[in-house]
Amino acid sequence: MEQEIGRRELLKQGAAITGLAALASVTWPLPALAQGEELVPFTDAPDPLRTDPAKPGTTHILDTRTVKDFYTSNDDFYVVQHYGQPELDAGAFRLRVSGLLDNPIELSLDDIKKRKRVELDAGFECGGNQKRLFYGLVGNAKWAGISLRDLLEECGIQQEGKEVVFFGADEGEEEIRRTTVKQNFARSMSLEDALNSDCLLAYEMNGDPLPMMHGRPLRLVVPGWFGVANVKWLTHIHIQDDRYMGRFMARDYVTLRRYEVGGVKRWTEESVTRMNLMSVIVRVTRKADLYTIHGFSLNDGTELKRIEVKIDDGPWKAAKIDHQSSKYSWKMFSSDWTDAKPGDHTIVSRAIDIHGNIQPEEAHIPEKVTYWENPGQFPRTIKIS
Ligand SMILES: Nc1nc2c(c(=O)[nH]1)N[C@H]1C(S)=C(S)[C@@H](COP(=O)(O)O)O[C@H]1N2
Ligand SMILES: [Mo]
Repeated sequence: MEQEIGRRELLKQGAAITGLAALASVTWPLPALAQGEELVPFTDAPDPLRTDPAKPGTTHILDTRTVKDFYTSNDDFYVVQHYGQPELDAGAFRLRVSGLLDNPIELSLDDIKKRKRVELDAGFECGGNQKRLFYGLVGNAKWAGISLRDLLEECGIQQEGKEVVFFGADEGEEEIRRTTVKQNFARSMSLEDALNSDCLLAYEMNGDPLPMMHGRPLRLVVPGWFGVANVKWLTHIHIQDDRYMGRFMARDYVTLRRYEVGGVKRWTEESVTRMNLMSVIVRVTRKADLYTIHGFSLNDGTELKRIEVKIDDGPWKAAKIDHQSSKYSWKMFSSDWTDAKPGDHTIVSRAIDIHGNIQPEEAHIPEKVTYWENPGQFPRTIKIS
């Protein structure tokens, strides 16, 4: 595990030109501020920042300057919908569990809600989150639902079962080798991961029924994994004995990078799975003479040792980590800046986990071609007047 994270940390930020470029269009409202508090604008960000408001079938970016509550509201939480937004009728809804099982099962939403309720705080980011979006493909919420492990155990997985595939109700046309076929959004995990990752089949988000945009009536939440793992509008779980190779496992959300494999530098393609150790500064506020630097950190659930902030060429200084932080939530942090002098400044953060892995500078991560996974340090610039 330690080795795995170490390698992932060494990833290189590659070309960041993506389909997400079309996102920058509508004006963001300025975030609300506490009494007497003033937002210090970054000089590296357009002011106002621009994005689309959340609406079906589009991508919604969270204005990360507004990140000050531990739970992101359901309206602000980022949205990614690859095949638009299906409208499922909660009354007619059924979840099928099929495949290598002793007891295949079909459950209504009521059947699901009758089972043991589990709550989980979890934050996640899209694998395509990046500097250009000020890391706005992100959110943190309290999810409620049932344990995936409990349900799979109830169904009795047979010896040959190795892979768990999760299908959403949304479908799109995919052209594969000049043949066009209809496919549902789907992702998979090894049975081992599905049983050991505290996964949730969630029907509630921050105390409300799961909003349509976020997968009503049921979604998978895989804590510590990138957003793409959290299949929305989940209607079908299938257990099979070989790997599932659909678009979102094997062709898209695949990181192409070059690193040492047994002493040989090789280009490899890997599905986007666990989140990398990352942190980012999103907001600087001023109250009288006190400046405060705010940000958040995400990773795969490995305990953090510290989050540090550096101002210009100064020393790394430990930031305060929000006490509400839990294993899989994002960790909000803040650091007071008491001697801020007028002029231009560069501020940057880094997260360090208990194994001593340090979020690397961008220059220190190996070659990567695809734009997925961008955990490098993100220096921000700001002017104190
Ligand atoms: N059924 C379905 N599930 C999906 C997607 C999708 O397009 N369809 N998008 C995935 C991706 S790429 C991300 S980043 C997250 C976004 O979840 P959110 O919109 O609730 O923030 O959902 C994932 N689950
Ligand atoms: Mo995503």
